[in-house]
Amino acid sequence: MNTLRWLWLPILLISVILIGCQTGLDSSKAKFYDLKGKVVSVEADKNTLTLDHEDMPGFMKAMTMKFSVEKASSLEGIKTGDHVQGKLKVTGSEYVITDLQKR
Ligand SMILES: [Cu+2]
Repeated sequence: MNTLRWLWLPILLISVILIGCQTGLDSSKAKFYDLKGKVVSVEADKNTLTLDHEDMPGFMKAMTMKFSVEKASSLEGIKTGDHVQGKLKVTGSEYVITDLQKR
């Protein structure tokens, strides 16, 4: 029965490692990048828009891709062909535009 007691050690260690990894990713720490691009399409019903965006140094090369916006209201008045800028908030593997404006 003594072996049962020793089973707790690896279980405890694994738990500590798992918790450590999660803290390492720290999803509460968001990074912000300047975003500039041209609107390819707006999907207001899904709170997304597709942008042909410029280089974001240290994060992403220029490309065409879909983005979510944090506030649905920021899509008001934005249409295909507009040049826009904003902040891209990156949290872990998720990103969302927090501040979108025409320029
Ligand atoms: Cu991209």
